[in-house]
Amino acid sequence: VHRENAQKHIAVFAFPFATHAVPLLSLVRKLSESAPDVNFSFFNTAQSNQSLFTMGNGFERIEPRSVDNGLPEGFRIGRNPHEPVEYFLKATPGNYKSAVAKSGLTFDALITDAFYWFAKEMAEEMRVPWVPYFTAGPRPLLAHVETDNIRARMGINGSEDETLEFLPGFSAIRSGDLPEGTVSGADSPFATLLHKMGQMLPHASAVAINSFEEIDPIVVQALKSRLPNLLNIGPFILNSPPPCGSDIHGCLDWLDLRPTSSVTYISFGSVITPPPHELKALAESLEACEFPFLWSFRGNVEEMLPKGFLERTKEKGLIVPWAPQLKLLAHPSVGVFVTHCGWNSVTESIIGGVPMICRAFFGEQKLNQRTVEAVWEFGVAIEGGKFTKNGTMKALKVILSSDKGKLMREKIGVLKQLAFEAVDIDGSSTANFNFLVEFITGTPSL
Ligand code: U2F
Repeated sequence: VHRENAQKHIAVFAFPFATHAVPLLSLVRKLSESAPDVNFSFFNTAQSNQSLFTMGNGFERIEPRSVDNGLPEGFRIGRNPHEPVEYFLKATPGNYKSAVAKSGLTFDALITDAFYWFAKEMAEEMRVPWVPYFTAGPRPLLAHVETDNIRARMGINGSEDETLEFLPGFSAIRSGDLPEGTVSGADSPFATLLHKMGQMLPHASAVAINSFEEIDPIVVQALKSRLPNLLNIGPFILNSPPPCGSDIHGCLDWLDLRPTSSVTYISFGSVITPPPHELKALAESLEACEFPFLWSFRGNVEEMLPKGFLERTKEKGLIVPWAPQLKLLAHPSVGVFVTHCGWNSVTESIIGGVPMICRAFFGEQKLNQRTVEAVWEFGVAIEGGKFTKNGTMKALKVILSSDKGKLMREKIGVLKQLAFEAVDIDGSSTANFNFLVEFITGTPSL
């Protein structure tokens, strides 16, 4: 039934760390385009909003609103990237509740990062639907929804090698691959948050996820039977690419000069810098293998890489502080992606059809890594879980100069094709997105 939207206003709660708020804001922008009569309030920390709302346009009906970041007076960011997250979580959900009260607005729907299990109760009090958005893949989502079941069967802190035969699609997954907090580290504040999220999501009105149905059909099917209105609407970056893809360091021109599928691209996302001895090992392996490389490097290159490395590799390598990753992975010269397996990076590698060398660090990255290696079979986990010179050289050679590597490229090409089909006009993600628009705004999508 078509309802008038003249006064509609939707509240959005973003998680201000890592690559969470960017995909959520992309979704809101696309919703706003599809439902021009609806207003949105984007509740987030002032710092995160400041960086997001300067990226391009399309924000006319999206109002940024600040929530307290929970940091003590005079706090300075140190070496531990999780510290600000811990402070923030201490202030949550009070910070969102008071920001909503302060706005003086009434809302018609609540869209939140899926982490915010507490939004279920808030939505109930407001008598509006709650639509959580999960910014990672379907496998961690299933692991979180099934955490009680997994713990009942495997216990906490047990063997790391036991496989999860009892969970659909998980027979190649070992307990040590599960997201932190599922069966290990279960008493941290973050683990509690994820556990509660898994318990609360089946009570949401709909659950959106930045993935596509065809990527992992068995797992998606299992999720559909556990969650109401599971909406795979991704890869969202194909629907609504972020406007921050400029190439000020000339990466694409540099790639134009390299042979097809020859370049190693390296990036560890927005949070992680590998420890010094691993950076050194990785650099040494690049130098020894002599494949061209492009490295998006967080931190001081001169201090953190081996002495003389830059000079010795200047013909072969380009090191930049930030790269237009999506465009880069779609460039034909890139042959392999050395990645921490953040979900956005995995998705972008699939969109580019580039096999991966995986060095997972935290969260659900190990599960992504294991899926890439043992389920999809278009990448390898780094031997021993950490960069060593020999282990990295071995992985680079497998992908860049062996038949096995060619096969991986073919396999990822199949998923690439399915990703593009999903967001096509008659694709599954397009249909799910249209459903979402109608579900939360009452506006039939064009
Ligand atoms: C957290 O992930 P991260 O932010 O660490 O990593 P990704 O999900 O891979 O996202 C990184 C994004 O930053 C972009 C890149 C991705 O979209 O294209 N980028 C870039 O444009 N240029 C660069 O030079 C380097 C990166 C968390 F750690 C993960 O475990 C989760 O899977 C993820 C999503 O919830 O959030």
